[in-house]
Amino acid sequence: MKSQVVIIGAGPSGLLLGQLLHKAGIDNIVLERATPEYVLGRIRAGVLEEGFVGLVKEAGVAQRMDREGLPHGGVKVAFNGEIRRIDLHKYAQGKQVIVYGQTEITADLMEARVASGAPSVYEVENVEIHDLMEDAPYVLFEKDGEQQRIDCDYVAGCDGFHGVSRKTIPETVRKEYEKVYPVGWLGVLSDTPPISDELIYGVSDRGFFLCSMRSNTRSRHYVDVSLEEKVEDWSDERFWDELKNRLPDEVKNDLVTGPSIEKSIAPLRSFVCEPMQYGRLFLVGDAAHIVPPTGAKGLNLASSDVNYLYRVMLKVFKENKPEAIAQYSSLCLRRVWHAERFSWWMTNMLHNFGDEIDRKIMNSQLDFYTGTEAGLRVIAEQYVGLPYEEVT
Ligand code: RFL
Ligand code: PHB
Repeated sequence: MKSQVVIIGAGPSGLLLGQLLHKAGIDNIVLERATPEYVLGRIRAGVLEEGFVGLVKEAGVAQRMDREGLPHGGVKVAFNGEIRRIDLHKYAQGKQVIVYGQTEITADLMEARVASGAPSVYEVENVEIHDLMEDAPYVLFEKDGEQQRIDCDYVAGCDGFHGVSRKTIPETVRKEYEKVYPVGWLGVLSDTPPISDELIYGVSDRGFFLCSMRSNTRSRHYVDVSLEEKVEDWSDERFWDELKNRLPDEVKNDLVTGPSIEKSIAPLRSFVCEPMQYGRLFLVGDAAHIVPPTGAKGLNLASSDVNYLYRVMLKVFKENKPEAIAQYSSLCLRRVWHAERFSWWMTNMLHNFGDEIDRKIMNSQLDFYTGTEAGLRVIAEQYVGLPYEEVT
C-alpha cells in the first residue's frame, strides 16, 4: 500500500487531521489499535475552545456540534463557600467555549470518514515505523495475523500517551518532562440535569470538585481522590454524598442525583516530549503531551497540534515547500508550554496540595484572579484558549 500520510491512532487528533487532509486532497490512511466502539466508549473532555470549533468547521464536520453544542460565555469558581463567576465574553474579548463531548466529536469524525471513503484500519497490532530519516519511510502493521506495509511520505503519531510513535524517537534525541500529582479525578456521568447552566470548578476543605455537563439533561461531575482509591469502592451513593459535602451551601440543595452511566478515575499528570518532530514523524496530541484536566486543555491542545500539522502539510504538498516541516515542533511547543503552565497553575489553586501556608496562598490567588479586573482577564483569556500562530 501507498499513502502520502500514515496516521497512527483514531482518537480525535488522528480523525480530525485525517479529515482535514482528505478534504485538501492529501491522501492518508488511519491505523487504530482498538475497535470503533472501544474508542467511543472512552468518556473524556467536554469543553472546546473556539480554535477547535473552527477547525472542525474547516473539516466540514460541525453540523451536529453547531446544533447540539452549548455555548458558554462564563464559568464559575467556588472557594471559601462562595461562588464567583468569570465572564468570558467580557474578559476575553467576546470569546466563549462550547460544551460538546469528546465522544460526540469522535463519533461525528468517524461518520464523516466513513462517508468520505478515506481508508481506516481498526484492530491493527504491532505497528512499527521505519526509515524516518530517509526520503521514503514506511509503516508495518499486523491485521488478522498478517503483516502489511504502507510506503508513505510522512507519519503522524496521533496514538496517545501509550502509543508507539513517541517511543520510535531514539532516547538520545527525545527529552521527556513529567510531573505526577498525588490525586486522581473520580468522574461520574449521569442522566441528571446540571446543577447550574455553567461549569463550577471548586475547592472545599474536603477537596476539589467540578460540576460539568454534556447537555441540559446529562451531567459530568468530578471529585478528587487519593491515588490508592479504587473505583469499585465508590458506589453511586458514596459519590453523590461526597460531592454534596464539597458543594457550597447555596447550590447543595440543587444537586439532582441519579444512577451513573460511567464512572472512572483519571490520574493527573503534566508531561511534555521535546522535540515533537523526528525526521518524517510528527507527534500530535496526547502522544506528545499530557495536562491535568483542570484547565480543560488536553483535547484543545491536541487540536492546536492538528492545526499546525495540517497547515504545514498544505505548504509541503500544495506549495511544494518541504522545508516548512522544520517549524512544526517549535510552533506546537510554545502553545503546549503555555497550556501546561495554565493547567498546572489551575490544578495547584484548586486542590489541597502542600502544607497550610501553600493552601492560604492558593486561596489568596483564587481571590485575586476571580476578584480583580486584571486577574479575571488573565484567567478568561487562557480559559478560552490562546490564538494559533501563523504558519509560514
Ligand atoms: P487519544 O484520544 O488517546 O487517542 C489515541 C488513539 O491511538 C490509539 N493507539 C494506537 N493505534 C495504533 N497503534 C498503536 N500502537 C496505538 N496506541 C494507541 C488509541 O487506541 C487511541 O484511539 O489521543 P488524542 O487523539 O491525541 O486525543 C487527546 C485527548 O483524548 C485527550 O487530550 C483528552 O481526552 C484529555 N482528557 C481530557 N481533556 C480535556 O480537555 N478535558 C477532560 O475532561 C479530559 N478528561 C482526558 C480526560 C484524558 C483521559 N485519559 C487519557 C486517560 C480523562 C481521561 C481518563
Ligand atoms: C468535563 O466536562 O469532562 C470537563 C470539563 C472541564 C474540565 C475537565 C473536564 O476542566
